[in-house]
Amino acid sequence: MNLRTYISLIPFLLFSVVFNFNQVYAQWTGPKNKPKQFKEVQYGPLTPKNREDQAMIDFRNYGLGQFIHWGLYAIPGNEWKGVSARKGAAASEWIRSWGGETAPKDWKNTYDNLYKQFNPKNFDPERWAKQAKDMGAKYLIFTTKHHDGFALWPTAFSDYDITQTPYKKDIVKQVVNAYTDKGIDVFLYFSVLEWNNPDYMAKNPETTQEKERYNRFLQYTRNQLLELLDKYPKIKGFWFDGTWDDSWIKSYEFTYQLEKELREKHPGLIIGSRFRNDEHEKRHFDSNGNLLGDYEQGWERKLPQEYEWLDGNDWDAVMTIPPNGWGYMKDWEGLYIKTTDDLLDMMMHSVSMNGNFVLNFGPDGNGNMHPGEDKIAREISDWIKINGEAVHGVHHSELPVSKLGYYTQKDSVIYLTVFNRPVNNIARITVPKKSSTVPIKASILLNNQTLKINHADIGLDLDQNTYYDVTIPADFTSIRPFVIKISLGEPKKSADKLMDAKM
Ligand code: FHN
Repeated sequence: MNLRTYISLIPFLLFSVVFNFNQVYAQWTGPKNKPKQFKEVQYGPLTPKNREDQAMIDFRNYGLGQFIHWGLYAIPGNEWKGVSARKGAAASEWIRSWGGETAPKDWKNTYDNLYKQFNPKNFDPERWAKQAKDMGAKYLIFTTKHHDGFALWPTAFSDYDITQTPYKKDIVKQVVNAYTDKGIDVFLYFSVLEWNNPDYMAKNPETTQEKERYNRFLQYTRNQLLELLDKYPKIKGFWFDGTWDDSWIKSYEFTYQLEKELREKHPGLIIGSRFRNDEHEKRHFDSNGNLLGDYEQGWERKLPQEYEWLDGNDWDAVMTIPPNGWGYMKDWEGLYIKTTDDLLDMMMHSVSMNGNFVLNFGPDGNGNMHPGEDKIAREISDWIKINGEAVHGVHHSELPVSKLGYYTQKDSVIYLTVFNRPVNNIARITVPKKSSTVPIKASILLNNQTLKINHADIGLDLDQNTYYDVTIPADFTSIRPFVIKISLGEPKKSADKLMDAKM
């Protein structure tokens, strides 16, 4: 790689270092380390932890969601005239920032003129919505505008929008209507940062001229967000992104007032923790560790390892099917593509910890879903048709974690989604002795077969738990994870009280 290539990659490298330092280490790699000192915070949370209104109750019951990244970057699909952008751009939807020796000559200008050919002939939002419905997605996060600043809706505040394309029609409107008609709630993804907006700057504005520019940008952002609420009142929330630059972080008074205004204009609006920070530049959680926004919005391509890490906060995890790359990628050759089993595991991991799992799709420039993503959607829908009750409207179970898979619960029913089938076909359910209810009935969702339950009162010394063994029939086969549905009820007899060992 020659010197010119190294120099062109510096901005990308610098970005990732700063980005990583801020993001990775804060709160996403372990239990919350709450600040010891209380700090005066004026621009902290505007909503209570665990809102109890219907909108957030619905959010908690979603379980599974769909993310769609669609825009001009879908046209190149992470390559141009057969040359891959993999080595020159951070991700397919970042292809505008393609640099280095592989980048086509005058690429940014080429990219900024792609809107002149955006005319998706196979765009069919009803088909997308049906696929999502069948897959069991209860909410959609749809990209209205990504970092390239191109608006997929007719906006009064920019000339860089869908009306300037051969397609012309309002794409956001069609997607919101198609999904809402299918009973799938819609959240609008909105990137604050805009690479090619002359008024945008990543650094904090210092000079008068810079301050005038950035204030114009802040007003533009406010105007577009109010416009989106006016045009699409059926949406449930915003999924903000691109809020990590110093300019936005230093604008905490403006962002605080803007969040207030958006919530007043659209009561019940749901906004995640990625939108803004407090006056001490604390993002996602304020300087006293309180969640900013209605749910943790930092679980991107990663999952909490322990339930305790969430500190009882609502949250969602957004996940790509290829390793990274949210926008359409023509060529998956050489990449590890997550399998349906990988994704079912991540989904059950998430819902077992009171989180929603959001699977990303990146349609191509004509509006076709990637064939590989189509296949996964079909396989997940086949599984959800049988096991959906273990995913939707469920919550975390207080039962000790099972090595066999994940527990989810709804009222007095426990669902054990088995990913690791025991060789002896005995699914042992560990139950604290102090529990007032224990497993009394069990069946497999796949075939509604009733399963035998035996109270294995092993009697280990000083053991706070007792055990119920559910027998999986030896002739039961499943190529996918399967769900054991367990009804809880009064124990026939409690665990025997044995004499403690005299050590
Ligand atoms: O830079 C974006 C990226 O393109 C993508 O939109 C993801 C989706 O959550 N968010 C940002 C990276 O964190």
